[in-house]
Amino acid sequence: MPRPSKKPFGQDGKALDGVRILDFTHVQSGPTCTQLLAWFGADVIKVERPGVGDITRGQLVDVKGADSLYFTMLNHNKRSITIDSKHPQGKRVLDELIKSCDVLVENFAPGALDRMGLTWEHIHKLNPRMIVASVKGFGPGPYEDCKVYENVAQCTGGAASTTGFRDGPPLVTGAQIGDSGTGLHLALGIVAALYQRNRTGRGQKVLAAMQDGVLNLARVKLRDQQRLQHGPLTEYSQYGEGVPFGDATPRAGNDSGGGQPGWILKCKGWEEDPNAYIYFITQAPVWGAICDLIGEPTWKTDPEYATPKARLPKLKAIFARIEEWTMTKTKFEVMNLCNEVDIPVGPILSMKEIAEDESLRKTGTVVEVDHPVRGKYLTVGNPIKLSDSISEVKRSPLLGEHTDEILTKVLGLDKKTVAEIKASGALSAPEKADKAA
Ligand code: CAO
Repeated sequence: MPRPSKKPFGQDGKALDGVRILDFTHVQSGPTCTQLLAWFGADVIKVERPGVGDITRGQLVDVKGADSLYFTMLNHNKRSITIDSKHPQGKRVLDELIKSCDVLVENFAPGALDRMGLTWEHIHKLNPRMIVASVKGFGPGPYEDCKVYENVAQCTGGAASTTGFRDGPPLVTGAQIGDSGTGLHLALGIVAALYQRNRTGRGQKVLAAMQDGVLNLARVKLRDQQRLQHGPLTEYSQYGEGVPFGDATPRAGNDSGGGQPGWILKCKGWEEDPNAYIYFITQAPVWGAICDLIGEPTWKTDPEYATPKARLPKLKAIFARIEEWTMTKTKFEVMNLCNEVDIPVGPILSMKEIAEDESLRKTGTVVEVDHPVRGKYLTVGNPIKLSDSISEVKRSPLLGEHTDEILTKVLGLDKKTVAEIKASGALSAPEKADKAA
């Protein structure tokens, strides 16, 4: 092991300095992964289809002529090169990139990488140290050839069947647990594979299937599935309401996930403001403080309310009483009063409130970035803070912005070769290629 650095923390490079990523990702899941790696210091070279690029550049466009926020918010700190991966000269460039990168990350439809000729065997022959990391919708099995988007994964990973209210349909959540969640899983797999490579000297394949990633995040619901065999789930409010359980983990509305009952309660202004609510947890150790705060001090000793077990069948009524109190205050007043006595609560923050939150700006979790075409915009910075590997958020690249730089500085190609490859049309959109030819 090297001796501990004498440089001040935050001034001795970044965690993934020296790691170069061949980024073949698109849409959301893969780009989330490579963006994280870039924030940790990896040199991420994003390969995009000439003329078009990552399809998200042109999706949900809000400023005409500028890359969409969908794209800019998922591709910070990367460099962009355009290559037609099916063109012979494009393949030649890709082979050179494979030789000079540590990790190839992709999230194409199943089989697409092979159809480009970039099989594991081909890659591994060119560069035995290369780690090949993929997001796919499903792991090996009956659905392995399927194309998958976010909500498909939420549904097949067990999240949708356990989200929503008992008497309503399954629901998907706004948090992108299928795409961004799987990107996170893949990033961890890549870092683990890089670590193993230090010992073995060879790369390996890393697969994060979206169904698996969602299920991993929904694991407490598989826990409940097994608990059901031993009796009703007493912390679910349907238990207190006397509604029998079926044979699968039910949707639990806004019940708390763990053994500490919770619910979303109205606060002052709820009639006009759709987010004037707070999540309130009746954590057992602070039950006395809750009783004092809402003006029910006798509940502290009344055997009907004093123990968690006695309270379980009456949760609906108890939360209705707490709500009478929360409705007299704003969500932030409730939060302040509860925090003073250690009651865990969470105000329902709108995206507007989050965008304006000063503390999130100070930590770099919400960042303002300048872009040459769209101007200033807000983004989410690196949510993982390393004290010795400080993240800076750099704007996403324009399509093909770094093509020349990568050909000459990364691959070391001379001017003549670069001109030859360009003239072949392998790096430009078809109409430009026609002109060049
Ligand atoms: N040059 C030439 N061709 C290129 C190229 C390049 N630089 N980049 C991509 N292509 C080609 C691919 O080779 C593929 O061609 P073939 O079908 O002939 O092999 C084609 O573009 C389309 O790729 P795709 O099938 O991956 O894209 P799609 O839009 O049809 O499907 C998606 C998108 C996301 C459904 C699919 O990629 C997928 O299932 N990915 C895995 C799961 C995943 O990551 N889903 C999350 C998406 S985020 O919500």
